[in-house]
Amino acid sequence: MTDGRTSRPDGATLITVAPTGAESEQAAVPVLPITLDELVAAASECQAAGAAVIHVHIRDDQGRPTLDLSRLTDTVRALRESTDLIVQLSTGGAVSDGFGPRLAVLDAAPDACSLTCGTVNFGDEVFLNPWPFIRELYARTQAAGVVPEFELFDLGQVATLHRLLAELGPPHGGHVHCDLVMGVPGGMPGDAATLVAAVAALPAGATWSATGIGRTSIPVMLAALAAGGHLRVGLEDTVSFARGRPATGNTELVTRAATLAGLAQRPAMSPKEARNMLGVASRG
Ligand code: KMH
Ligand code: ZN
Repeated sequence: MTDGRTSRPDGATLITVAPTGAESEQAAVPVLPITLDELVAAASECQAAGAAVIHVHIRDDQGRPTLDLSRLTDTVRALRESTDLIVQLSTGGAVSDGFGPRLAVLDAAPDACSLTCGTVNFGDEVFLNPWPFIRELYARTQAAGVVPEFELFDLGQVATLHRLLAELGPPHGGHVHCDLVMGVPGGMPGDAATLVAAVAALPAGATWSATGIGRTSIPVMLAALAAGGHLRVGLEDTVSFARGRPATGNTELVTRAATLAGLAQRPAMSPKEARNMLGVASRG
């Protein structure tokens, strides 16, 4: 394992794009990709701009979040046909999704999936991730050969990650990669001091990305680059480019992240480099 806890000023930067999410409606965010064609087009542009991983939520014909298995399977196939991106399906879904459909996401055979390590208040809602569900989902990723990314919304979730690894062993692929999701109303704040504290608590050898929700996007991105971490950006996490200026799409958010990574002398890594780092097998 690489020691991702230490600063790696010379290391390349993994950029994950989270283009859609489950919270925004296209009526409010017209550039949100919700159809398969829109998603594939956004994915291709974001890969060209520097993304190596795509974190995927999908929608139904009415634009509502769905975990429909045949749609997920079609989405994985279409993204693989059109891009080299590592396809990471969300197992978080929407706050209204039940545990059964969230577990069944793995049946779509993605490269990777998100795995949130605890329950968190989520604005006025609750994003439910009790221990038995976390454990079951993790065991299923190991059995299915899907590489999990551990989503950490709060410091207590880091303790749960340690418990998971102690009880069930390493993930498929052998490498632990985490994503600090910061600035959710109800989760840890999106600031440099909290980021440093969370990173210090991660398992030895883990690599990590960070994303700041809403207006915490830029401070979290700058803190993550300074601390040797990786980046997640996209309309799932922020629909604005700057105060009072809506983002024109996912591409400009990825382009900005890649530009900042380049300025930090840590340019965006390719999907192939990302597969090596994360332990995701190459496609045959
Ligand atoms: N939509 C949130 C409730 C994940 O994708 O794994 C959960 C979420 C996390 O977005
Ligand atoms: Zn998500």
